[in-house]
Amino acid sequence: MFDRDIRVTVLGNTGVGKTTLVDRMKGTDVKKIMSKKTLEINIEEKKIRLKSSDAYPWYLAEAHRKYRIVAIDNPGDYKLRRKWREAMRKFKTDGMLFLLDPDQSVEEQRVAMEDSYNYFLDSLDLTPEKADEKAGSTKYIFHFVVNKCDTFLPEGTDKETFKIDAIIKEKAVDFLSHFASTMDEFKATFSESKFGISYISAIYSPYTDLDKLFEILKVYLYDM
Ligand SMILES: Nc1nc2c(ncn2[C@@H]2O[C@H](COP(=O)(O)OP(=O)(O)OP(=O)(O)O)[C@@H](O)[C@H]2O)c(=O)[nH]1
Ligand SMILES: [Mg+2]
Repeated sequence: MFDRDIRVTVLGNTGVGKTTLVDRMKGTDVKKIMSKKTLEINIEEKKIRLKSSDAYPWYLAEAHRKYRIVAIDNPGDYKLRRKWREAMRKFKTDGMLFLLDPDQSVEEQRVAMEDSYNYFLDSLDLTPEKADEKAGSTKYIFHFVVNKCDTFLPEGTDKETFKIDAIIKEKAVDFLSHFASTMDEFKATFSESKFGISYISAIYSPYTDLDKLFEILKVYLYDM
Protein backbone atom coordinates (compact mmCIF):
# COMPACT_ATOMS: atom_id res chain seq x y z
CA MET A 1 0.00 0.00 0.00
CA PHE A 2 3.03 2.21 0.36
CA ASP A 3 4.20 1.63 -3.17
CA ARG A 4 3.89 4.14 -5.93
CA ASP A 5 4.46 4.00 -9.67
CA ILE A 6 6.72 6.14 -11.80
CA ARG A 7 6.10 5.44 -15.48
CA VAL A 8 8.48 6.74 -18.14
CA THR A 9 8.87 6.53 -21.89
CA VAL A 10 12.53 6.47 -22.94
CA LEU A 11 13.19 8.17 -26.28
CA GLY A 12 16.10 9.46 -28.34
CA ASN A 13 18.04 8.74 -31.52
CA THR A 14 19.51 5.30 -32.12
CA GLY A 15 22.62 4.56 -30.08
CA VAL A 16 22.21 7.33 -27.50
CA GLY A 17 22.05 4.78 -24.67
CA LYS A 18 18.36 4.21 -23.93
CA THR A 19 18.61 0.44 -23.48
CA THR A 20 21.82 0.82 -21.51
CA LEU A 21 20.08 3.17 -19.08
CA VAL A 22 17.09 0.84 -18.71
CA ASP A 23 19.43 -2.14 -18.22
CA ARG A 24 21.33 -0.20 -15.60
CA MET A 25 18.07 0.61 -13.86
CA LYS A 26 17.34 -3.11 -13.68
CA GLY A 27 20.77 -3.73 -12.20
CA THR A 28 22.33 -5.45 -15.23
CA ASP A 29 26.10 -5.15 -15.56
CA VAL A 30 26.14 -3.07 -18.74
CA LYS A 31 29.91 -3.27 -19.08
CA LYS A 32 29.68 -6.99 -19.73
CA ILE A 33 26.96 -6.97 -22.37
CA MET A 34 27.05 -5.68 -25.92
CA SER A 35 23.80 -3.85 -26.39
CA LYS A 36 22.04 -4.40 -29.70
CA LYS A 37 19.84 -2.03 -31.62
CA THR A 38 16.34 -2.14 -30.15
CA LEU A 39 13.71 -3.21 -32.69
CA GLU A 40 10.63 -3.49 -30.52
CA ILE A 41 9.06 -1.62 -27.65
CA ASN A 42 10.20 -3.22 -24.38
CA ILE A 43 8.61 -2.71 -20.99
CA GLU A 44 10.90 -3.06 -18.02
CA GLU A 45 9.98 -2.80 -14.37
CA LYS A 46 11.82 -2.49 -11.15
CA LYS A 47 10.88 -1.69 -7.61
CA ILE A 48 13.38 0.54 -5.87
CA ARG A 49 13.68 2.40 -2.66
CA LEU A 50 14.90 5.85 -3.61
CA LYS A 51 17.84 7.24 -1.69
CA SER A 52 15.91 10.35 -0.67
CA SER A 53 13.77 8.11 1.57
CA ASP A 54 16.66 8.15 4.02
CA ALA A 55 15.91 11.79 4.71
CA TYR A 56 12.53 10.96 6.25
CA PRO A 57 11.94 9.94 9.87
CA TRP A 58 10.90 6.31 10.34
CA TYR A 59 7.30 7.18 11.24
CA LEU A 60 6.63 8.78 7.86
CA ALA A 61 5.47 6.50 5.03
CA GLU A 62 8.08 8.00 2.71
CA ALA A 63 10.89 6.41 4.72
CA HIS A 64 9.56 2.94 3.80
CA ARG A 65 8.03 3.55 0.43
CA LYS A 66 9.11 1.69 -2.67
CA TYR A 67 8.69 3.00 -6.16
CA ARG A 68 7.80 0.76 -9.04
CA ILE A 69 9.65 2.20 -12.02
CA VAL A 70 8.06 1.20 -15.30
CA ALA A 71 10.30 2.14 -18.23
CA ILE A 72 9.15 1.84 -21.84
CA ASP A 73 12.29 1.37 -23.92
CA ASN A 74 11.84 2.32 -27.58
CA PRO A 75 13.77 1.78 -30.79
CA GLY A 76 15.62 4.96 -31.81
CA ASP A 77 16.24 4.16 -35.46
CA TYR A 78 14.32 6.66 -37.56
CA LYS A 79 12.63 3.91 -39.57
CA LEU A 80 11.14 2.49 -36.39
CA ARG A 81 10.24 5.80 -34.81
CA ARG A 82 6.57 5.59 -35.77
CA LYS A 83 6.38 3.10 -32.91
CA TRP A 84 6.87 6.03 -30.52
CA ARG A 85 3.33 7.18 -31.11
CA GLU A 86 2.04 3.66 -30.53
CA ALA A 87 4.07 3.42 -27.32
CA MET A 88 2.83 6.76 -26.06
CA ARG A 89 -0.81 6.02 -26.90
CA LYS A 90 -0.76 2.56 -25.36
CA PHE A 91 1.30 3.02 -22.22
CA LYS A 92 0.12 6.17 -20.58
CA THR A 93 3.29 7.31 -18.89
CA ASP A 94 3.92 10.15 -16.47
CA GLY A 95 6.80 11.52 -18.46
CA MET A 96 9.51 10.96 -21.01
CA LEU A 97 13.25 10.72 -20.68
CA PHE A 98 14.68 12.12 -23.89
CA LEU A 99 18.31 11.06 -24.21
CA LEU A 100 21.04 12.90 -26.09
CA ASP A 101 24.54 11.77 -27.01
CA PRO A 102 27.33 14.40 -27.25
CA ASP A 103 29.18 12.13 -29.72
CA GLN A 104 26.39 12.15 -32.27
CA SER A 105 25.30 14.70 -34.84
CA VAL A 106 23.33 17.58 -33.35
CA GLU A 107 21.20 17.88 -36.47
CA GLU A 108 20.15 14.23 -36.45
CA GLN A 109 19.29 14.37 -32.77
CA ARG A 110 17.33 17.57 -33.21
CA VAL A 111 15.16 15.73 -35.74
CA ALA A 112 14.65 12.94 -33.19
CA MET A 113 13.64 15.53 -30.59
CA GLU A 114 11.18 17.08 -33.02
CA ASP A 115 9.83 13.61 -33.78
CA SER A 116 9.20 13.04 -30.08
CA TYR A 117 7.34 16.36 -30.01
CA ASN A 118 5.13 15.43 -32.97
CA TYR A 119 4.48 11.85 -31.94
CA PHE A 120 3.61 12.97 -28.45
CA LEU A 121 1.07 15.42 -29.91
CA ASP A 122 -0.28 12.62 -32.11
CA SER A 123 -0.66 10.44 -29.03
CA LEU A 124 -2.93 13.09 -27.49
CA ASP A 125 -5.18 13.27 -30.52
CA LEU A 126 -4.81 12.46 -34.20
CA THR A 127 -6.66 15.63 -35.18
CA PRO A 128 -3.97 18.34 -35.10
CA GLU A 129 -6.27 21.08 -33.82
CA LYS A 130 -7.55 18.92 -30.98
CA ALA A 131 -4.03 17.77 -30.14
CA ASP A 132 -2.83 21.37 -29.91
CA GLU A 133 -5.73 22.18 -27.66
CA LYS A 134 -5.05 19.21 -25.36
CA ALA A 135 -1.32 20.02 -25.28
CA GLY A 136 -1.96 23.25 -23.41
CA SER A 137 -3.65 21.46 -20.52
CA THR A 138 -1.48 18.32 -20.47
CA LYS A 139 0.46 17.67 -17.28
CA TYR A 140 3.43 15.61 -18.36
CA ILE A 141 7.11 15.55 -17.47
CA PHE A 142 9.64 16.20 -20.21
CA HIS A 143 13.07 15.33 -18.94
CA PHE A 144 16.05 15.91 -21.22
CA VAL A 145 19.08 13.81 -20.40
CA VAL A 146 22.60 14.36 -21.73
CA ASN A 147 24.03 10.84 -21.60
CA LYS A 148 27.63 9.62 -22.14
CA CYS A 149 29.06 12.52 -20.14
CA ASP A 150 32.06 10.27 -19.46
CA THR A 151 33.15 11.03 -23.03
CA PHE A 152 33.96 14.59 -21.86
CA LEU A 153 36.69 13.26 -19.57
CA PRO A 154 40.26 13.83 -20.73
CA GLU A 155 41.80 10.77 -22.37
CA GLY A 156 43.34 8.33 -19.92
CA THR A 157 41.06 9.25 -17.01
CA ASP A 158 39.76 6.35 -14.95
CA LYS A 159 36.00 6.29 -15.61
CA GLU A 160 35.27 3.94 -12.72
CA THR A 161 35.15 6.84 -10.30
CA PHE A 162 32.99 8.93 -12.62
CA LYS A 163 31.52 12.11 -11.21
CA ILE A 164 29.98 15.15 -12.91
CA ASP A 165 32.36 17.98 -12.02
CA ALA A 166 32.27 21.64 -13.07
CA ILE A 167 34.30 21.07 -16.24
CA ILE A 168 32.13 18.19 -17.49
CA LYS A 169 28.98 20.08 -16.57
CA GLU A 170 30.12 23.10 -18.58
CA LYS A 171 30.76 20.95 -21.65
CA ALA A 172 27.43 19.17 -21.29
CA VAL A 173 25.55 22.45 -20.86
CA ASP A 174 27.32 23.80 -23.93
CA PHE A 175 26.28 20.74 -25.95
CA LEU A 176 22.68 21.00 -24.76
CA SER A 177 22.52 24.65 -25.82
CA HIS A 178 22.24 23.45 -29.45
CA PHE A 179 18.78 22.17 -28.56
CA ALA A 180 17.55 25.26 -26.72
CA SER A 181 15.17 26.48 -29.41
CA THR A 182 13.52 23.06 -29.78
CA MET A 183 13.19 22.76 -26.01
CA ASP A 184 11.60 26.22 -25.94
CA GLU A 185 9.08 24.97 -28.48
CA PHE A 186 8.14 22.14 -26.10
CA LYS A 187 7.72 24.61 -23.24
CA ALA A 188 5.51 26.92 -25.31
CA THR A 189 3.27 24.08 -26.51
CA PHE A 190 3.04 22.12 -23.26
CA SER A 191 2.67 25.10 -20.99
CA GLU A 192 1.22 23.10 -18.07
CA SER A 193 3.94 20.44 -18.15
CA LYS A 194 7.16 20.14 -16.18
CA PHE A 195 10.63 20.30 -17.67
CA GLY A 196 13.91 19.01 -16.36
CA ILE A 197 17.50 18.36 -17.39
CA SER A 198 20.06 15.81 -16.18
CA TYR A 199 23.64 15.00 -17.06
CA ILE A 200 24.66 11.37 -16.66
CA SER A 201 26.67 8.45 -17.95
CA ALA A 202 24.39 5.44 -18.28
CA ILE A 203 27.44 3.22 -17.97
CA TYR A 204 29.60 4.93 -15.34
CA SER A 205 27.35 7.10 -13.16
CA PRO A 206 27.02 5.72 -9.64
CA TYR A 207 23.55 4.48 -8.68
CA THR A 208 23.06 7.50 -6.45
CA ASP A 209 23.27 9.71 -9.57
CA LEU A 210 20.95 7.52 -11.65
CA ASP A 211 18.46 7.45 -8.78
CA LYS A 212 18.32 11.22 -9.06
CA LEU A 213 16.57 10.90 -12.42
CA PHE A 214 13.73 9.13 -10.70
CA GLU A 215 13.89 11.36 -7.62
CA ILE A 216 13.16 14.33 -9.87
CA LEU A 217 10.21 12.58 -11.49
CA LYS A 218 8.95 11.57 -8.06
CA VAL A 219 9.02 15.15 -6.81
CA TYR A 220 7.15 16.34 -9.89
CA LEU A 221 4.58 13.58 -9.63
CA TYR A 222 3.97 13.39 -5.93
CA ASP A 223 4.88 16.93 -5.03
CA MET A 224 7.33 16.25 -2.24
N1 LIG B 1 30.85 5.89 -23.23
C1 LIG B 1 29.57 5.60 -23.03
N2 LIG B 1 28.92 4.77 -23.87
C2 LIG B 1 27.63 4.51 -23.64
C3 LIG B 1 26.92 5.09 -22.55
N3 LIG B 1 25.64 4.65 -22.60
C4 LIG B 1 25.54 3.83 -23.65
N4 LIG B 1 26.75 3.73 -24.29
C5 LIG B 1 27.07 2.90 -25.47
O1 LIG B 1 26.32 3.38 -26.58
C6 LIG B 1 25.97 2.29 -27.44
C7 LIG B 1 24.49 2.30 -27.73
O2 LIG B 1 23.77 2.07 -26.54
P1 LIG B 1 22.25 1.55 -26.54
O3 LIG B 1 21.82 1.53 -25.11
O4 LIG B 1 22.11 0.31 -27.30
O5 LIG B 1 21.52 2.72 -27.33
P2 LIG B 1 19.96 2.83 -27.68
O6 LIG B 1 19.61 4.25 -27.48
O7 LIG B 1 19.19 1.83 -26.93
O8 LIG B 1 19.94 2.50 -29.25
P3 LIG B 1 18.67 1.97 -30.12
O9 LIG B 1 18.11 0.79 -29.44
O10 LIG B 1 19.21 1.66 -31.47
O11 LIG B 1 17.72 3.10 -30.22
C8 LIG B 1 26.42 1.00 -26.73
O12 LIG B 1 27.65 0.59 -27.28
C9 LIG B 1 26.62 1.45 -25.29
O13 LIG B 1 27.59 0.70 -24.62
C10 LIG B 1 27.63 5.97 -21.68
O14 LIG B 1 27.12 6.53 -20.71
N5 LIG B 1 28.94 6.19 -21.98
MG1 LIG C 1 17.96 0.36 -27.49
